[in-house]
Amino acid sequence: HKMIRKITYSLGRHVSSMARGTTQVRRLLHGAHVRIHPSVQEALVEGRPVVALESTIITHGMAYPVNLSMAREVEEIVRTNGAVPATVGILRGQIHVGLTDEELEFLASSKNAVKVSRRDFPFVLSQGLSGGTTVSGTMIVAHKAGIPVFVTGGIGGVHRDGENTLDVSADLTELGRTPVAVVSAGAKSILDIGRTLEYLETQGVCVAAFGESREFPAFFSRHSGFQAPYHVRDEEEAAKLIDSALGLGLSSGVLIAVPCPQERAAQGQAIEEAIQQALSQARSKGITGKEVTPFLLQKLIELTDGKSLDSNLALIQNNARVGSCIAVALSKLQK
Ligand code: PSU
Ligand code: MN
Repeated sequence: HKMIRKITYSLGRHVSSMARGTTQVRRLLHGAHVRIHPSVQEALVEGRPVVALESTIITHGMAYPVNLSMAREVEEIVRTNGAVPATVGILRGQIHVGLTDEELEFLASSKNAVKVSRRDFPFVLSQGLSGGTTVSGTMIVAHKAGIPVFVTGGIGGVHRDGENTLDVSADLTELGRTPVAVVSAGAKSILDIGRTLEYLETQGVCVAAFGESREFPAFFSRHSGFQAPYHVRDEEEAAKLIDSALGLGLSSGVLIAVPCPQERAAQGQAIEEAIQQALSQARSKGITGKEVTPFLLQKLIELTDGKSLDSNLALIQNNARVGSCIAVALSKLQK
C-alpha cells in the first residue's frame, strides 16, 4: 500500500514538474494566440517561482490611474519577495503571460477592454480584441503556462439572490476544474458567502483560511461569520497543501483565503450599509450578467468615500506578499 502511494505520488510529481517545465511552455508558445514574457519563460524553464496575476481588477475593478499604480506595486511586491510576476491579459487578440510596462499602461487606460472569463476567450481572440482576464480566465492561462500559484484580490461567487438569478461566478466552476492555487482575501460581502462556500464544496475545491483563524475572510472585512473547512498557519503549510493537491493530480484548484490586514480593514457595518445601497441601485438600474460586479465595486467606492478602495489596495498588496512567499516555498518543495 505504501509503495503504491509512493508511486502514485511520484507520478503526480512528475506530471506537475512537467507542467512547470519546458513541455508545457513550448506547447503554449505554439498556440497561435499566446506570448510569454521572456522573464516569465526563463523562470519557468529554470523552475524558479512565478506568480500569476489577473487583469480584470485593472480593466474593470479600479479606475485609471489608480489601477495602473496598483498593478505596478503588486508586481514590485512579487519581485521583492523572490518571485517573478506574470500579469495575464489580452492585447489585440493575443494572450500575454507577463506584461511590459507599456502593455500594462495600455490595458489600464483602455476604454474598451473586455472582461474575459472562460466563455469569452473564443470571441475576444478571434476578433482581435483586448481584455482583462478574470480569476476564471487567468486560472486557465496560468495552468496552460505551468504556473501553479495565482494572486488576486477577491474571487467571484454566488451573488445574493443567486438561488433565483443563477448568477454564480465562473470563478467557482473554474476552481472546480483547473488545478491552480488561488490566493485571495476570500469573497466580497456583495456576494452570498455561505452559498459560495457550499458551491466550492460541491466543486471539490480545497478551501483554507490563511493565518491563525479558520474564519473565511470577507474581502474588505476580516470576518464573514462563516468558517472555512480548513486553515493553514503559514506559507510552508500552504505550500505543502498545494503540493499535495498537485501531487495527487486532482484536476480541481485550491483556494487560500488571506484576511485583509487589521489596520486597513474597512468597518464592517459601514460597508454593509453601502453594499445594501449599491445592490438596490443595481436592481433598479436593471444591471445584470457580467456588469454586476464592476458596477457594485464602483458604487462601493463612491458610497464609502474611497474607504473600500483603500482596503482593496491594502488587501491585494498583502495577498501579493503572502502569495509570493507561498510560491517560493512551493518551488523549494518541488526541487
Ligand atoms: N472582486 C474585486 N475586484 C475585481 C473582481 C472581483 O474586488 O476586479 C473581478 C475578478 O476578476 C473576478 C471577477 O474574477 O470580478 C468576477 O466577476 P463575476 O462576478 O462577473 O464572475
Ligand atoms: Mn455573474
